[in-house]
Amino acid sequence: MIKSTDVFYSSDYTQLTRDELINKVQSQMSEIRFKHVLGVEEVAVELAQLYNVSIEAASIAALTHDYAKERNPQEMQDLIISESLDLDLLQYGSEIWHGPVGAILVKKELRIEDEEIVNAIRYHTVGSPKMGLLEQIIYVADYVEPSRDFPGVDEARKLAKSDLAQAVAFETKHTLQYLISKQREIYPKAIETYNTWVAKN
Ligand code: DGI
Ligand code: FE
Ligand code: FE
Repeated sequence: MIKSTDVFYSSDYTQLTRDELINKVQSQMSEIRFKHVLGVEEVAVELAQLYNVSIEAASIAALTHDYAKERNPQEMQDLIISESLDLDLLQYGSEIWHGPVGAILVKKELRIEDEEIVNAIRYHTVGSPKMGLLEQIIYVADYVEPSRDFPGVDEARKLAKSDLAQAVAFETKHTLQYLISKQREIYPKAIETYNTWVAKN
């Protein structure tokens, strides 16, 4: 098994080396969030090997998934409008903005254009009815990386390794249950994710 720290970047997805990308990502966030990002990369690179996905793409998507998380909400709001993203985003909490906004900023500022990587960033918070393996890996790795600690995380970690789609379903169900318990607004896309990955018909 190749470790995240040993992943070598060809020029397929970025001209940056892993160290250069790490420095750019680190400059965008607090130390604690950066540690989270490295944890997501560690898990994503492991899952990529289990599910036969490019480990390089998994590393890049993981390192960049929260690139926009600490941008100021006003800048994110302006980008949602100027980039013609879903304007409904503005009616929900700013916590769900950093995925779609991150997808735009990673393209613009880091010149990472691969659609699977960009979509993995875009959908990592609320998921999507259609998620390929890389998108599923980032969605799940974000939830189970080593510094996450909540009831159920160990079951989610087990599922991630045994059945990725079931791990997506577990996470989706539990995130929705959590949001409902807190009477938070649910972004409709999160419900679409639930209907596709969790609900039985
Ligand atoms: O960025 P991270 O903290 O690593 O993780 P994330 O991108 O999965 O963001 C998680 C946060 O997003 C968590 O506090 C719950 C929130 N969230 C996810 N879906 C929805 C949501 N918040 C609202 N209001 N509505 C949603 O549908
Ligand atoms: Fe996030
Ligand atoms: Fe994250």
